[in-house]
Amino acid sequence: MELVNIYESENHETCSQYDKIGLNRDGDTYADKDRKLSYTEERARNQRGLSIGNKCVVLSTVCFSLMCIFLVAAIVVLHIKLMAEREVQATHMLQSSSRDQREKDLLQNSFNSLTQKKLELETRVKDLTAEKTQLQSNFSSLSQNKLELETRVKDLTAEKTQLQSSFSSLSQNKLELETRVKDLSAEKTQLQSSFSSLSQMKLELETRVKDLTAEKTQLQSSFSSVSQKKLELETRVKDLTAEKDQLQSSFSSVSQTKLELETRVKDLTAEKTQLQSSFSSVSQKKLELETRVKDLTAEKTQLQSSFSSLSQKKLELETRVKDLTAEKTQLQSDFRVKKLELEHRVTSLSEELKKEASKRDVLFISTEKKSWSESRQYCMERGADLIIIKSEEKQRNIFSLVKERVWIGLSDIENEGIMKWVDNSPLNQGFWLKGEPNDQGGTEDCIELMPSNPVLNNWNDLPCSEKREFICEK
Ligand SMILES: [Ca+2]
Ligand SMILES: [Ca+2]
Repeated sequence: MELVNIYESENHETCSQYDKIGLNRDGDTYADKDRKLSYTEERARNQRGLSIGNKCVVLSTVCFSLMCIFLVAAIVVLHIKLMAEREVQATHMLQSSSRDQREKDLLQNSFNSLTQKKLELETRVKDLTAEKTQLQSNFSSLSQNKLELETRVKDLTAEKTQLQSSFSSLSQNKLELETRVKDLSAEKTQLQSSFSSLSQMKLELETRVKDLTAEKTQLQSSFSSVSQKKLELETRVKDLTAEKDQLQSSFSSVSQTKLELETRVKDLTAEKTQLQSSFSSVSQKKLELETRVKDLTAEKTQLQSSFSSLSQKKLELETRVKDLTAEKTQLQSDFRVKKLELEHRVTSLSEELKKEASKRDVLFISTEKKSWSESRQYCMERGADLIIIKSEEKQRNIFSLVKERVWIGLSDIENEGIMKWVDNSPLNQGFWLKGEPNDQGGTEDCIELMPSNPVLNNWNDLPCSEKREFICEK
């Protein structure tokens, strides 16, 4: 404290000295000096302005003044320097003493606080001892708990491992499900589009169903009318079947009659032969009778000589001759009638035979095989042509006659697909094999009848160059 006072008194003195030389403690020395210089210069300038004649004197005075000023300034500067060093030393000393005092206070405070802290720590030690006891008991219970927890941790670890595997499998499942969801979404989109298209289709189908229902109603009415018609046709078919049976029986009876007639013709032919022989014998008899008449005439002549005696005999004989002549006439007329009858019969039989023969000549079934054109040429050379079949009856008759495949007079040689008979008439009704005519290979233009097939389905087109038997018709 004493040291501090000494420094303070010294400092006060120094400050008083500073005031004497016109400088303050804040270091305004240079400013005052400049001010003084400015003032001096101004004054010198004034002096120069006032007395230009005393220039040299003034100049020397000024120089002297300036030198003095510089000297004073140098002294002031040195003094200031010294004072500053002193001040720095004093400041240092002041600062160290104040630092010691502060440290002492601080130490006292620290001591007080440490004492306080020691008490607190003692209390704290007591508390901690109690706490330690409690912590030991806690530690034992915690050890127990730790063991339990370790067991629990193991279990949980195992459980965790299991859960991790479950999690990984579930993650896999999730990924699969996500993929599945994507697929299902795509499928759903597709199904929605399908659904919309199906809805559209359903509407169309409903419209179609309505149309079809209307059509069905119409068809049902048509069906009922057709059924009615079918019943009528069935009745008609039954009638026709009965008629056909009747015609077949008629045909068989006619065939029987024909056979009887043929037998009759044979008998009549035999009778005719017999009659011819009778006629020749009668002729012979006539000749004999004529001879006899001659003889009788000779006898008459002979008897005329013995007329008287034989007149009676002659009359008798004449009567006899007349009788014989009448008998002869009768025989001759009978003969003529018989002859006429026979001649008529022969004529009718001849005509019948001619008809039969002509019938046989109308159809000619060849035994050799030729191409269609050769077959036609063959028929035409005999005043005929290949057969034309324009009715079911004729088809049936021809079918019953042939045993081999035969050419008929039908072809599409001129215009492909347009069938024409050999008399240039068009085809109206054909008895084709199923699938024919097919113009296979584009070369089948001539028509054959194949008797190995059903009676009304046996025509086929095939190349005209093939060799077949054939039927000519006049
Ligand atoms: Ca053809
Ligand atoms: Ca064919």
